[in-house]
Amino acid sequence: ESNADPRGPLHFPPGFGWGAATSAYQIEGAAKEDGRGESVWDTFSHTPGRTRNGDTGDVAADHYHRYRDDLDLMADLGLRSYRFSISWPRIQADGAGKPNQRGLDFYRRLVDGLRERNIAPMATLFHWDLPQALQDAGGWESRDTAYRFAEYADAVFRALGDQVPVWLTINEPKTVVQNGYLWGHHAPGRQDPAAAYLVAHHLQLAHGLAVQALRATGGAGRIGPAFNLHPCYPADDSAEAAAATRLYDGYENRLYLDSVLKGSYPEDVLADLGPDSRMVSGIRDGDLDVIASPVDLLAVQYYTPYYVTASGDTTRRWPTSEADWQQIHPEGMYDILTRITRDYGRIPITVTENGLPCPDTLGADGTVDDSGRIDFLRDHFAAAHRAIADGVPLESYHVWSLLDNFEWAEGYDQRWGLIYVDYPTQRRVLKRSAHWYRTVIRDNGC
Ligand code: GBH
Repeated sequence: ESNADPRGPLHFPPGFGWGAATSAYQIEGAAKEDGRGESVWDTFSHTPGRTRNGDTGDVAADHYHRYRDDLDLMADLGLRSYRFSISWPRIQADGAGKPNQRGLDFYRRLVDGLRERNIAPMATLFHWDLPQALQDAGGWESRDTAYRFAEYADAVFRALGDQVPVWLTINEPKTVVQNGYLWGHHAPGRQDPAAAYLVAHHLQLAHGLAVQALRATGGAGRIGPAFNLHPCYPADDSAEAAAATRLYDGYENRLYLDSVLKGSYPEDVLADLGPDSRMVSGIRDGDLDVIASPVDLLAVQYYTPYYVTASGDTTRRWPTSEADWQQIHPEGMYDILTRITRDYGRIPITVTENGLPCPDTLGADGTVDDSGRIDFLRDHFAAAHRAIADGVPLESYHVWSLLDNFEWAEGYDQRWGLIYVDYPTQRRVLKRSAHWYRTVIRDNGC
């Protein structure tokens, strides 16, 4: 395959960390094996009407059983980094107490397999699969869950801390807040704005406590948060649109970034929530110091921008992908990366997710032609490359996703993988984009 591109070649810095990402509930399956407890996503996906076609993660891509084959596929692509998540209910079935050795052993085997193949492991501690027992005790609305998370994190650090160079705490706290508690599209399926922002605070607190737990173990690994960030642009040049865009940015980006990187929540968001809100009343002395515990890097996930109207709604401007919420705007990658460096200084950044779903089908000739994914990734790589050239310390880039997987409420209808999964047989087929990505990694550019 030729990488010749009319826009000219992109050369990335030596050693750039080309990678791919997944998460536990989306690929592992084996929902009842080796002492795994139930998570809120087991409950949610098994509740009629919650996911498309009633799909669940019971089997998913069966990665729990096929991880050796998947490791070989990663090596075949030449991945330098692999981002996965650890399933909390595999480690603590009920979210507390002595860790389950069989659960830890699975991740130990996975991490060993990565290292044998020269692929750097990047482990996310929480990608939304909260133990159901903790949800029954109040979930993220309860401050106690943040302390349970720190204990779980400590158990994982003690078991794997010597083998995992980069840890990410909580995947996309905002998605738990918005989809889990504002709109109800995700577990636990609530529509309760007052609870939602208290949940945001407890997720941020849990992040900070986990950072402190890693430091307390003396672990050499680096650690940071994983935020899905959205560049927000005003839909017209009125003062009203500018003000609405600013507040929108506060809820989408600064609420998370400022608390971790500046040690304060944005004043405009706090004022908008109000002093009597459950969130503001739930902030205790010292919490922001915990949340702002120094981190080593920032993980950025970019999918879509927001185009904000004077009334504070969003509207469409760019072409959408197969996911109706995603507008394709590669420039947004440049804008969000350069903005972080401008507003928060030169903290090292890793892109931990970027990708799109394509209507992929397995052709009669056994190939999957997802050329739209190649175009998308090429344009986003180019935007990231320009950000690096402009001084952003971006060290790695993980495509979402390695494999087709359980896309939450969308079930298995959307295919986000570089690698096609034929679910009835669990056969894996490298899509055209995977073959292309292999050459990008080999050439360190495209
Ligand atoms: C990421 O979320 C997740 O980390 C990953 O697990 C997921 O598979 C991937 O992206 C692709 O979606 O109710 O209209 O908001 C990205 C943020 C939040 C976008 C949930 C889709 C559901 C549609 N996602 N949202 S909507």
